[in-house]
Amino acid sequence: MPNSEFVKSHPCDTIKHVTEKGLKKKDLIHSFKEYYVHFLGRDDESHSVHYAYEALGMTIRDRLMERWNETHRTYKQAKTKRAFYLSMEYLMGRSLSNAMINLGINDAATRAMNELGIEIEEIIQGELDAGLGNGGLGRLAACFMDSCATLQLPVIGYGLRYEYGMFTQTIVNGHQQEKPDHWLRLRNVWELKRLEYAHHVKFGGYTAVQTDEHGEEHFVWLDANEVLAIPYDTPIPGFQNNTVNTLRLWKSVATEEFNLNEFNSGDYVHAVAKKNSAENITMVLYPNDSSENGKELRLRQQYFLVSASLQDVISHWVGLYGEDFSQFADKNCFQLNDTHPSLAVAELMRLLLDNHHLSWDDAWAITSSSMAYTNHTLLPEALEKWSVTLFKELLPRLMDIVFEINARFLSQVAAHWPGDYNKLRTMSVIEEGEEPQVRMAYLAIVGSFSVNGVAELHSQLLQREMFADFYAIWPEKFNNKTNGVTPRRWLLGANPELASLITETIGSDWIHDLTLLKSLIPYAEDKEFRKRWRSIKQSAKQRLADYKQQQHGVTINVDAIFDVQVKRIHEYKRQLLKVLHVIHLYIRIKAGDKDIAPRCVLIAGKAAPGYQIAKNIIKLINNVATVINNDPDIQGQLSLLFLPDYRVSAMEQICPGADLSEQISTAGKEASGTGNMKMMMNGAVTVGTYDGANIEILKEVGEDNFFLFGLTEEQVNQTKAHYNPVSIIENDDDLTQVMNLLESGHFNQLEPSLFDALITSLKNSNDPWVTIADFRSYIDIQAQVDIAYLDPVRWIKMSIMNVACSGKFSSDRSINQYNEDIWQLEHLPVLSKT
Ligand code: 26Q
Repeated sequence: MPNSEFVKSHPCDTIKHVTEKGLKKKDLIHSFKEYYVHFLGRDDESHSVHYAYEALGMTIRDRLMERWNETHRTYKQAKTKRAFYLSMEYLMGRSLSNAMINLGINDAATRAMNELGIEIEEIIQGELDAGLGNGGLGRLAACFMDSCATLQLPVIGYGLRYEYGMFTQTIVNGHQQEKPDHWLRLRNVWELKRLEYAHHVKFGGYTAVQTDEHGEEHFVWLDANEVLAIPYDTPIPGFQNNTVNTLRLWKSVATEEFNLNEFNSGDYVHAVAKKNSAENITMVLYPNDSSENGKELRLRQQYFLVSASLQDVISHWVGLYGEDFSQFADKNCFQLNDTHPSLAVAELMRLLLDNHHLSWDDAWAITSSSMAYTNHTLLPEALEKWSVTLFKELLPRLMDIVFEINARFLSQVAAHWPGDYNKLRTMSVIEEGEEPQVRMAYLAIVGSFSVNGVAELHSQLLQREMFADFYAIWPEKFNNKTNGVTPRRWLLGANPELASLITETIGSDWIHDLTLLKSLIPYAEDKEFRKRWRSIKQSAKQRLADYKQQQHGVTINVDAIFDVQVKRIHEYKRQLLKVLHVIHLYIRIKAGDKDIAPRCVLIAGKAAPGYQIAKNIIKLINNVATVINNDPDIQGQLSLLFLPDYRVSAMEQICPGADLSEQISTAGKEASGTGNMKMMMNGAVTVGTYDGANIEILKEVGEDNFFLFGLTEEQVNQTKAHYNPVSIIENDDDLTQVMNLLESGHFNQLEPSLFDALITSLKNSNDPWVTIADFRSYIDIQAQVDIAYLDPVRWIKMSIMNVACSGKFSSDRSINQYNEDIWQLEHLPVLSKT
């Protein structure tokens, strides 16, 4: 329930009958002018794109507001079950264009701006990305929020309002440089601060037992430092359906009590320092997409998110049902986006036990039937662990609870495998050793009724390998939910020309039922249709080329294959394999080979600032690019570009122009991938390994429309026993030439031994990514790509087939499956007041 000071004198009656803001051109012009002149204080002399953006943003936000309130009212009245997506990351990207599309006022707004002499595209492109995430996991959360609102499901997203999002990347002499992304330095027109829903979060101190007035004993958490969590709400509009859901992000602020006490105690400097440490919690997103082990601030962030969000849900519950929690698990479900918010298991227990005085068994029944955990990784090094010492110091009461959860769990293990003491050790939530650790994935599995992976293969591997013992005890918990992406942003928004052609051909229902794209299949045989398809793809390529030319001063041949690998830079994603292929093509072109299709290879992605190898890969790409792009012998036949500062809005510009989508991870390592889906939806053909969602893409589109290569996950494991990259290199002339050129220092003439470590890792028989093992098959399949591309009719058919078969990869399908199998929420239509 809201803090009382904010609701005491709410003038409800006076504001009951507000008239809705119109959606017509004239209404938008009127609001825009009001904001521009009266709110922002600008006049017709000012030609600032930024202020125009703010004025239009607020104009649009006003139109969301009424629908947002109506959605709240609808959910409140229905009193039905709700779900909460708990995620440390939301990669929302830009909001303005998406809001206009979902409100259905794109045309009206464009005409309104036109009439005012303003280029709306310039305003749209001027918006900063909300980059509160690293990559796939964060963007998935954003796509899911869009689908939940479009499917009219009562789902609230909870996250952190980082002051600094994902760093911006610049490239200096080929090296990545990171700059802080202070995205909030300008006004964020999309957020609403809701002081009335603030909560206190505790850190440190100690636990004790106290007896209450009825003689009952309870645990209390004493002498803790308290930090205030203030929510900022962002509206999430559904697609043309009146629903506006909420993304609630918490900001940390020093509490007033703590200010007064500390400041009055005389130690002013210490007090200021402490205030800072409270406010630091939500200062910055950790820019690492695998792990950042042991950082205390990260653990603080996780607990801050979890505690504030659960308190929020519980206070809402108490407001409706008082202290009766018997129906709580029937009405609330928490989806944990990886282990990052898995402290929720212990925190919900704490709140129910200590604040609401439930018995352990009742509290556990509620907790373990309201938590659901999604795993996003198979890399063992990415499994989160926290030292027991740190955990205890920061969250003493939670540590006690985790120990108790574990003790009870281990007795179940003992009953399942009597006498098998090794199982107790390997399955324990606490990893024993010199420095005992809390295994967060195990805590999440033990505390959840559902555990899912994000693609078929990934979910199978979780059951067969990573969590096999847990699967043996609880097979019913395990399930798969293949990822998806929202077609509103990734097709309708990013590629309006292609979207229009599709709508003109099959109607517009595909926007909320993407499987309808199947009816495009017959048009692959229609010559006129293919011609239009091709011309749309060509103009998307031209736009991308013009933009990059302007930015980097390189000339791009738009008749070349636009060969795209955009994703975080990581060894398992094998950007190095792509570089080996580029060097191979370079050698062949230099040798006068004429059978090669012209190619423009586009690579983009950020490396975690502490991941030296990944940074070195970026440097290698840039050095190879410099040599190739400046070689007059190969002009127009091959170019390599590293596009700096890859982010959501960059992908929106890239994916319409992609011909070839590179999904070349070592089989068994990429949990799903979602860039593969975005490019498929925009008519790119995939060259990929048998990994993650590639497998399902292949199944949908058929092997004639997909370039499959490389070892399977099983073969990768078998290969590892006798892997000998040096001998593979010796026995392959092309590979020998590539490695020789690389080792000769051709790409680092003024920087000796710069790439030694990369070369050594490729030749290491323990290379976990077995890059060299897949070289031959990759080169061969790329030769097939060339043949297909040089036959334009065949290529366009493949492109059409990819879009036509991309229906499965809508996040609407994913969310419907989450809902049917896990959340079981009612769809709640929001009625328009007009
Ligand atoms: C952990 C501890 C400390 C600091 C950071 C982290 C951290 C942060 C982000 C660990 C992992 C991530 C992100 C992981 C991620 O994005 N995984 C990707 O998730 C996608 C959505 O399911 C999949 O499609 C990708 O295959 C998977 O790599």
